[in-house]
Amino acid sequence: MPDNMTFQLPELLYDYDALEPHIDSLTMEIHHSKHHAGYTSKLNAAIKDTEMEGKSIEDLLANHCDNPSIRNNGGGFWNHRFFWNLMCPRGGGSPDSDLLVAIESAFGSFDNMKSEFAKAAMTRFGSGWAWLCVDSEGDLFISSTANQDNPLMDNSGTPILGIDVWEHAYYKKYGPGRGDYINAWWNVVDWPAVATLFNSAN
Ligand code: MN3
Repeated sequence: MPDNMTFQLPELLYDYDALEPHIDSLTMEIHHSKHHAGYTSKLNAAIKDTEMEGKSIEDLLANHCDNPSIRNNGGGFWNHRFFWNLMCPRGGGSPDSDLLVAIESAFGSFDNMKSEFAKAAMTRFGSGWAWLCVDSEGDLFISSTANQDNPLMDNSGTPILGIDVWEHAYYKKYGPGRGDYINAWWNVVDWPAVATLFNSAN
């Protein structure tokens, strides 16, 4: 199997220091070059010379998560690639158009959505993720998952936004202050990218 059939650590669309001061450069570098790289190489090792080799990551997550190595490393591979692409320098603010209308319809207001999302992220005990998703009816909902699980594994919805609340995502800058990290993270959310996912999920 040639190398181009295995999963690759994606390049970031911005520099490691581009999300300062909200997410520090060293955290970004370690998170991408060590953690995400580790999930990627362990995923490739788990599928090598098996019938899973050559399958898409979505197929692996939907159908092979009874294998703990696929669940943890495939989830880690997908989740981080998703996370990087929904952050940007000079992000933040609020979405416009259809996504804002859908958020206001589902949660009452944009601020209410943010507080429900932050609550899901804060109350995820231990390591995991919080998500804003679209369900099969096209409606928005918020959920959270443990470890590197995600909503693709149980087909509960299509994620359009997610936050990593593992301590490795924030501890260097914020210590145990997960809430401070979540508050700061809103400043780097790439709402146009979230809106693109929302539009394609509908
Ligand atoms: Mn992480």
